[in-house]
Amino acid sequence: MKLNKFWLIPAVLLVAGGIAFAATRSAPPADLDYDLSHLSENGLYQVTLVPGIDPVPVGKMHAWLVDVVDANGETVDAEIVMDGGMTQHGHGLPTVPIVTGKDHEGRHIVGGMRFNMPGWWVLTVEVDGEAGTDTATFNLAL
Ligand SMILES: [Cu+2]
Repeated sequence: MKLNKFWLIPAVLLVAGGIAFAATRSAPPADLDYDLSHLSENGLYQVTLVPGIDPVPVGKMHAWLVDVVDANGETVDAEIVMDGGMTQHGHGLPTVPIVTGKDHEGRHIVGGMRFNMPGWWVLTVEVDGEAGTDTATFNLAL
């Protein structure tokens, strides 16, 4: 009977530690910028994202619109690659999004977007245009 008590202490510590660990993993940084319109890293392009479904769903395949303009606000002819992942979980999107065309406003249509779990996602848009290659980064809370 006395032995059981000794086993209880490490068991309780293990559970408490597990809960604390899960809490730090699931809580995103408090000061995240969730704006879906950002200047690319080197300031070459202004990139604006519009999710095809609002609010953005978890588990459902859908498309996003990506608007890319230059420093003067003019739409640029550019190739884009959109990607995403969860920094805190060390995994990417379960899909490989692809550009399927453009809408009537010249925005890139990116199909094959699917988020397989709720939480903090980081989206990147790599732009390859006349001004050069640059990347814009976005935060998304699902
Ligand atoms: Cu995850």
